[in-house]
Amino acid sequence: MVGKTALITGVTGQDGSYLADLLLEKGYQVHGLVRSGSRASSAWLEETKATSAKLGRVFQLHTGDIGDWQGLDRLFRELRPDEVYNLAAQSQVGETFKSPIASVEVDGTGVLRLLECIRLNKLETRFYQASSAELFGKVRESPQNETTPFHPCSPYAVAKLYAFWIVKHYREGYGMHAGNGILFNHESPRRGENFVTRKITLSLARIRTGLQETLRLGNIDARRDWGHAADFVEMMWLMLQQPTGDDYVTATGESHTVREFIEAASAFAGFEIVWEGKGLEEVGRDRKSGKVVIEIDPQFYRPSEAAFLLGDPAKAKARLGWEPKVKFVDLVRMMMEADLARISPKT
Ligand code: NAP
Ligand code: F7E
Repeated sequence: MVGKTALITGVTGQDGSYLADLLLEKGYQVHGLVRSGSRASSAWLEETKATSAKLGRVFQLHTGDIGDWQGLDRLFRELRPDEVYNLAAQSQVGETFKSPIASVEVDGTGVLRLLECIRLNKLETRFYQASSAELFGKVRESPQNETTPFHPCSPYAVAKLYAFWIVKHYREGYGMHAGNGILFNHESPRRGENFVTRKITLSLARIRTGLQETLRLGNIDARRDWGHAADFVEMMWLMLQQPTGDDYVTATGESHTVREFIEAASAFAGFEIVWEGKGLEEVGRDRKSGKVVIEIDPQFYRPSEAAFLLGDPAKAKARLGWEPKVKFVDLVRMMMEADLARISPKT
């Protein structure tokens, strides 16, 4: 029996790699959209290629861009995918303040291009949109659930808000099986190096081995609901297996500050951080060596910020039976150990 065909945009990213692995295990033929000159040679994609070869499954990469409607249209007509997972995005919130127009072309109208490929070609394709907890932004209530009002506070979040509503519109207006996963932060050893969790674990590993002096960060009192990417891609798949499309918060229901993440990761790296000073003058010093490990750097502050995100995944649990397996401390340990193993001692 030939498995279903899935197309993943953003397959070179963190979530794309975990989702490709999951779908291959489930027997899908997996196709991935890759920008020319992207991270397509990342180690985990090589692993996925090896897995697909071992399982005898199709895992095919197609060069394309979410900004190129004609190219996307050709690909949809060729593949006629059963399921599309749109994970492609400029996903670094801080970067979207610097290039807001380019970001909206991917994070906002890019989504419309994909939906139009389905609608105009009269396909029965089910569509998953990677939406974001950033939609809640300056939060109106905590925890945030599917009925919490949105208040986006970055170009990223405003573009994702457009995407959220256009997906909902195609579901309600055209009867399309389309849904938004309102994703809270999720991490892994495959997380991009500029996101705060990975920046922390990679830097601490480098400091531990003498390859870096200090770790410089922005707002360490921001609070996030951090889960593990492998749990979150399971939820993406579950959403497309339901009889109709819908929107779901995907979160752990637990939140921690960046400061707490630093303290936990530091402990796994063999540091014991004590905090001294206030504001931009604050430092984190290792009690044992007396060395300053953490410094505050204003360049990593954003013009505006979602200060406190905490998701309520009750709908996902009640309707889809989804529950995240990996707890905060295990996530931190997993990421710290992976980076310590990656960074070899200088001598
Ligand atoms: P990621 O690691 O940054 O991956 C983003 C992917 O999008 C990469 O494969 C990137 O390709 C691709 N991409 C960027 N611009 C593109 C374009 N113009 N055309 C085609 N592909 C393009 O992000 P992630 O953490 O896996 O997140 C996946 C999705 O979930 C994103 O939409 C993100 O906004 C959303 N999300 C993530 C989180 C989270 O905590 N991880 C939370 C909420 C929402 P290159 O290799 O070429 O750069
Ligand atoms: O920042 C603070 C920063 O860049 C987390 C994306 O996947 O999740 C992610 O967006 C917090 C923020 O992720 C640094 O100000 C302090 O408060 O890891 P992050 P994010 O902005 O929460 C959402 C849900 C998405 O949708 C996004 O795609 O950490 N922070 N110092 C810092 N952040 C970074 N990146 N670098 C710092 O030096």
